[in-house]
Amino acid sequence: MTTPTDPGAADGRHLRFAVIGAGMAGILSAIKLLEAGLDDFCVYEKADRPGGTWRENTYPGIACDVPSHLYSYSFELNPEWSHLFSPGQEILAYFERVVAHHDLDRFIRYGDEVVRCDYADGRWHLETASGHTDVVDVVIAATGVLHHPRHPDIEGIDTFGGAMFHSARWDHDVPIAGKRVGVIGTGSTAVQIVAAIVGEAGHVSMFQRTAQWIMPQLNPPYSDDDKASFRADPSKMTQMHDNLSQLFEDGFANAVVDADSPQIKLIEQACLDNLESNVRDAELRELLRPNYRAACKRLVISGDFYDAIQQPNAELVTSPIERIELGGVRTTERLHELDVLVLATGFRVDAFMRPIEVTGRHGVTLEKVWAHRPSAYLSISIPDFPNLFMLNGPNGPVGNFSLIEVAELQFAYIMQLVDRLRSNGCREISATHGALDEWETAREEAAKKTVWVTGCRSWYLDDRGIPAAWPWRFTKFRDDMATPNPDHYELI
Ligand code: N01
Repeated sequence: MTTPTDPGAADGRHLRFAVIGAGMAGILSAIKLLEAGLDDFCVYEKADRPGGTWRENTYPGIACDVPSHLYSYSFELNPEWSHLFSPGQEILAYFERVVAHHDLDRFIRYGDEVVRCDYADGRWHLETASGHTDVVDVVIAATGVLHHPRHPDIEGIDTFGGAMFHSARWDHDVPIAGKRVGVIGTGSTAVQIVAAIVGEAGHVSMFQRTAQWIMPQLNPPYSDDDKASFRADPSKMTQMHDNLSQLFEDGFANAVVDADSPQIKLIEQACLDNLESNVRDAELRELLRPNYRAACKRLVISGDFYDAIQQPNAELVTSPIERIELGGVRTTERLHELDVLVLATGFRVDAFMRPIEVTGRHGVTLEKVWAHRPSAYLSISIPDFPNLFMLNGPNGPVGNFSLIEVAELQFAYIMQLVDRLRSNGCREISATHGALDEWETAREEAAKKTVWVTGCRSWYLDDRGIPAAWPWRFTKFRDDMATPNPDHYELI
């Protein structure tokens, strides 16, 4: 296919785009479309602000466990990051600044949710919750992965008399100071919350169903001198971005896809040392010791959780939850009386752009195509859904790596497909059924080697226990994203 954004295509077919979502990937799409001279587009955002996951998740302690100089657009590096791993509010402010810098608000329709996308007469017909309609040539679905809160199915959950909310819907009107707070879950979110509130809450009960391996984390601040030097010489930021990218690629992304790799052994040892040397009480240490391999679940990274859970006002509750009552959470042991209950119970990760009703060629619906589970060729294109491309779609790279880098590579790939449409090389592009089937078969085979299938429950695993993630080394992802293979596409 063509090299990215063939300038000759600019004289070709005019295209209108719809981008769904103004989170990290939607903002990226808008910037890249403008860069390619494509300014006929609308970004649909259901909320009244940009920022996606960083707008929705405002819980105490929120931070990204990917270093900030890596979790940044490669073209919009930021000399002002306060820490190696900066807090969530700072990340949200960064995305808002990027939106302002590129003057993107004029393209974003806030507060209007896309509810339907129908492919008819060679174009996508969109409808929003307010009844607004649009007709576009290309849809970019930038709707995110960790988006729809998963509420636990626990008996009596609606009878709780205190304040209760999901971690992604934190109610800042509810006071925490001096209160008895329960946190259900032990994932990345729960660990951050417990560490952040233990100094303020009267008592914190963390309800653990499964213990987590915790990778230690240092989080030094950047000094004023560091920031001044980044400002004076931006190439230092590029260097840092690229070094961190390589470090994460070698140390995490490539490690988790090979359960026998030397790097995974290093991760396991680091987690084990962290547990052994930082949890003093032998009984608590055993309760916190997982019975599966490190990084089987998405690795939790924290420099302060073990300290927090050992505070006198913190309690690790490991007896199973029986039900939730007016006064609190009843485990098989006793009633844990609570004022506030936080559900840090994760997300429904198989929704992607659903509940939008999407209908492709010949009336085929996404709901039907994805009835068992979502899939897309290279996590980007779905057969019979022409000119619809996904960013961070099903089965793409998700584990302990910068999703920004993933989305940048995906978007550059998508732009090569778009160039085909612009240059009148074809009017419709979608992956073939054969390409998707072949890719899925190879993906499932490769997944057998990953650490994710070594015996744990996690949000990576689909309904069959197969990891819904990229099971190859990251270099393969880079290679696959370099140039689309026209044989894998139906070009009409
Ligand atoms: O969600 P999770 P999360 N009864 O799905 C428990 C990203 N992220 O929001 O392990 C009792 O990991 C469940 O128990 P179990 C990151 O990719 C990143 O924490 O299934 N417990 C588990 O402990 C992360 O992986 C950052 O036995 C119940 C927890 O709830 C992803 O988001 C920060 C239960 C859910 O853990 C999701 O993390 C935050 C029940 N009925 C998030 N149902 C950073 O960058 C569920 N659980 C740092």
